[in-house]
Amino acid sequence: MLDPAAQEHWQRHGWLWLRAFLGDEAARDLGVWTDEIAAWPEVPGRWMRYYERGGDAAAKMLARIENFVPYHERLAALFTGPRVLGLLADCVGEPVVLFKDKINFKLPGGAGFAPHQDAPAYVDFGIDHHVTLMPPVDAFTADNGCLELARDARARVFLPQNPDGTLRAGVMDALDVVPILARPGDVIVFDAWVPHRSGPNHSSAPRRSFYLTFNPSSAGDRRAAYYERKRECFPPEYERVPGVDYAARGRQFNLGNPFD
Ligand SMILES: O=C(O)CCC(=O)C(=O)O
Repeated sequence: MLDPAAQEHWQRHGWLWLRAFLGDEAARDLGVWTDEIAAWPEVPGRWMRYYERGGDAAAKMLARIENFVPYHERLAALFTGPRVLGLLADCVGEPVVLFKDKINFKLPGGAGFAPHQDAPAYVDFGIDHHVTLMPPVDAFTADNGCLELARDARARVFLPQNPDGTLRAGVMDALDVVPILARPGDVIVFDAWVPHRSGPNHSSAPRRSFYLTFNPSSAGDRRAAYYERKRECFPPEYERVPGVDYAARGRQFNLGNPFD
């Protein structure tokens, strides 16, 4: 599925931006499905809704929903269908299986994400290789906090980290960082070791995006193990046990995120 230029870009940088890969119809569907999922209520034990505080209203604001694929048949068919799995298998060099899924909402006034690699958040699950497919729901702009990816930085090494797992000051600044001004219908694919960040949403409209993270099938299906542990360490607010310090317990699961 990848032409030689895309293959070379993937090999060198560990990420790709494929314009119009999904096309207009899927882009429209993603918008509709995002609205549907955003309207789902808080139900313990099912999808996981996370909030940030701040922004224009200084109030609780939807920031992320995770683990929705098992509850949305059409969305599951798109993201675990042959076109997406074929693309990711081409990148990884073998078939892949879904590890986790999330939507970041980044509503107006929503915070950015501190520079980080994703790999440290997944290491406890026995696999050091993950790729994320990121289809934007809204057009990414510099003003609304588009994703920013480093070039020439795909090595599987832990870059110097702060205690909270984000990259130490100066690490990202020393890299060649590209703002990805992707549009609905495009996809971005990136390896979990690639350093990335994004700014706050200064615009008056949401900057929503899906993130579907996969691992090589040969490494096994670790999705259930991941979500079981995440629910223990960093559950949504409405599943929390009073008195537990989830900021400390859930640190690994909240890496670089602006969530409570
Ligand atoms: O949505 C963004 O702007 C960046 C998200 C990100 O880096 C993450 O969720 O790990």
